Order: sequence, then structure tokens, then C-alpha cells
Amino acid sequence: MDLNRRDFFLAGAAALLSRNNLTAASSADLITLSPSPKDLEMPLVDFIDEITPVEHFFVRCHTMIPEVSLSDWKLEIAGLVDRPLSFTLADLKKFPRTELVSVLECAGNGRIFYKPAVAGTQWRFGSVGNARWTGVRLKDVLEKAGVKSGATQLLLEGADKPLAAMPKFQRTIEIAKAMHPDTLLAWEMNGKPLTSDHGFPLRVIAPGWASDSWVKWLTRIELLDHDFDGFWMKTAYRHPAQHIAPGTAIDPKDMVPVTNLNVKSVIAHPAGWAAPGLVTVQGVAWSNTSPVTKVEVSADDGRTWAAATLTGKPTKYGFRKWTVVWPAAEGEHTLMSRATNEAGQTQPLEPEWNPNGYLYNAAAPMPVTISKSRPAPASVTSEPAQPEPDGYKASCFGCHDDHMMRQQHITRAQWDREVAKMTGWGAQVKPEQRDGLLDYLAARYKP
Ligand SMILES: Nc1nc2c(c(=O)[nH]1)N[C@H]1C(S)=C(S)[C@@H](COP(=O)(O)O)O[C@H]1N2
Ligand SMILES: [Mo]
Repeated sequence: MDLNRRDFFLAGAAALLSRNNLTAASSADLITLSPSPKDLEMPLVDFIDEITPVEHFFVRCHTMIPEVSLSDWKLEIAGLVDRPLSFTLADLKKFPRTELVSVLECAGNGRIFYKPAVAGTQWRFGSVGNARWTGVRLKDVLEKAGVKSGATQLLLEGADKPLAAMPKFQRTIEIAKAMHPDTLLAWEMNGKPLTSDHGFPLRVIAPGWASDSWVKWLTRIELLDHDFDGFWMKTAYRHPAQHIAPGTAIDPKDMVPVTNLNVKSVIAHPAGWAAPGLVTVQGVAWSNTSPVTKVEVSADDGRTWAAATLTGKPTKYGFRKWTVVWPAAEGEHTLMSRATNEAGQTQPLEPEWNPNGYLYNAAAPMPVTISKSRPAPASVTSEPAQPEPDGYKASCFGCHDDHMMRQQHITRAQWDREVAKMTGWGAQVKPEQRDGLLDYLAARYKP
């Protein structure tokens, strides 16, 4: 074995790691970004599974999880239909049962990697998972109600209630996506009823699209003949249609709604360290409505790339496992993986910056130490305590705790905009306390 050759990887299929033979990394708990509203991220080691177990699946909620009881739950179909209808879960189960495997990925996954930093939940890799979803085609349900000509959008609402004066989470999808045979209303995830974290009793499955369209706890669908102008369509979940220079301010009306995901991959193993020798580099790749066709790995900062072996069962919308053997010499290394889909889209080396930090898909550099023994974990230094300004808890902690702030690394001007948004949503900040609050946030949670 010649470790000095230009090609860093060995051809041929590697021994696949699974939970059973994975000794270097064992599955870990979800990472709490915010306990309430609940935002939980999946750690990298859990990308070892092709189908993500529900207990490892990330959770994202804008508000509190609603307690839905099946006996009073109904799905209402209203608006531009011939027959407004309402369905119980038992009614829905009479339609032909449909099942598919699809990735569910938050539009904000990878937001933490954008430079300059943007405000919002600071997801790293793990606000994504892959599950088997069971339910009915949305199209079958809509056809039963009879969609009137002129209907262009479906307004989707769940049973969750906004916090304070926050706008209700209401999302629309275009009629073409709604009528696609792969767009489902699902009540099962990996063969079991949806848990309340994931939308019990019913959620939207919009394969290939970012998960802001996958409305949970679904209760109402209204057919509209116009674009909906609620906050979550007209302000949030928009990104520039064209490249903009990092840090550029841009009005939401000059951006377009987030729909399709970007092609992407992650390295699950090795997780930061491996012993010298033949190392199995393994991960998953996923895409939008165009399936993954190729994954390549680089150990030299993207100068050369070796094709990984795609393994597992190909599914149109699911995770695709991949693996490659790396003859790794002692030292500090950086690995990168990049996926390509059938449509020819490839992960870029530089991220496409946008003001809300959506759809991050750059080939992320993953540092790996190759050494005979595992390095001791770096010690965590805790922030020196600073006195909280007057009114801090009273103003902010009505809806969430300081997990929301601790994630952010933003400027005073960005904090000013966040505070303005929160006061607009009902946070009570006394005028004489506003500057002190901003000083504290900007000093403590800065770039
Ligand atoms: N009703 C409702 N649906 C929702 C949300 C929400 O807050 N309310 N969050 C959305 C967002 S932003 C994401 S990323 C996904 C998260 O799905 P999960 O918690 O099942 O992983 O749900 C989506 N559906
Ligand atoms: Mo999301």
C-alpha cells in the first residue's frame, strides 16, 4: 500500500458499517437546540442509518406541540372546491393506501455555516432524516372534493397555536405539487402512527421539497386562486433566485419561496478520529426530485475526487448510502464529500449565501485526526457569567428560554431586527430597557 500516491482512495466496495458493527461511534441522543419550542438535531453518527429511526429523527416546531385527540380531530377541505368536505382519520383510510420513502429536511439545515452569520435556529447537519411515510395521495382526497378551475394554491394549516402575537404557521403549496402522485397525507412514519412531535395524527409529505411545506397536525386545506400573503409565505422561507454577494440586504418581495431541496451529502464515519490503516469513509447523500447518481470524496481540499460506491436500495427521494476505503496515514486530515443528481446538479465548494440561511449544501470540510489512540475531547470553557439586563427574562422568556439566544452569533444590527420582530410578535420590551437588552445580546452572542 503506497500512501504517497495521488489517488487517495481504494477502488472496490468497502465493508459497510451498520449499527451492529459500528464500534467507533455509537448512536447518540438528539442535540437540544431549544427545549421549548422543541428544536432537536440529529448528531452526525446517526447518519449511519438508511431509514432514520423515529427516536433519532430531528424535531422542529415553531410553537408548542398541540395535544390532538383523534375523537375530535377532522381534516376540513374548503375554498375553491365543488363539495367542501371533512374527513375523520377512518374516512381517509378508505382511500387507496400509499407508501414512500423520503427525506424530510429543514430549509435551515446548515444555517450555522453561513458567513456572515444569519439569525435563526443554528442547525449544523442534522435537521434532516429519512423515513417511510404511509397515508393517502393528497390528489385522491382533492378529487373527491372536486377542485374548481382557477384554484392555484393550497393553504395548509395545522392544530398548533401561535405563541403570543406570532403569526399562525400557514403555508401554501402550488396545485401542481399538490396533485403530484407522490404528495401524500401521511399518518404513519416507519410503520407506526405519527408521534405528536412529528405531526400526529396527519401531516403533509411533499417529497423533494424543504420541510416547511410538510405541515404537521394538519387540520385544514383551503383552495385559493391567489398567492397567500401570510408571514410564513411573504416574509419567511424566501431566498434570492440569483446569486447575491454574502451579506447583501434584500427585500423579501425580491426573493422567491423555498421549494426544492439541494443535492447534498454528509460523512457519518469517521467521526473526527480513526486509527491509521484502511478507514471506511461512509455517509449518506440525498437530493430533491432528481435522485442522487454519484458521490465523490476528497482528502486534499477538493483538488482530486474519488468516486464512492453507492450502496443500499436506491429510492427516488430517500437517503442513498455510500462508502469508500481510505488508506489513512497518521496526521491531521480533511475529508469532503460531494453528491451529484440525475439532473446534473452538484454540491458546490462554496455555499450560496442568503439572508435567511436556507438550503445550505456546500461540500463541508470534515477534520479527521488519524492517530493510534483517540485524542482526549477538547475541554469546554464556559462563558463568564454576565449580569442580565433589567427585564430580560420578563421580555423574552414568555415564549422560549435562552437556548434561542445562545445559538446566535450575530451583530447588534441583526439583534435589533430580531428584537423588533419579537416585539412585533408580542414580546413586552419597555422602551427604557431596549438599549440595555440590545447591548447585552450584542455583547454576549456576537459574531
Ligand atoms: N403545523 C406545523 N407544521 C410544521 C411546522 C410547524 O411549526 N407547525 N414546522 C415545519 C418545519 S420548519 C419543519 S423543519 C418540519 C419539521 O418536521 P419534524 O419535526 O417532523 O422533523 O415541520 C414543518 N411543519
Ligand atoms: Mo424547518
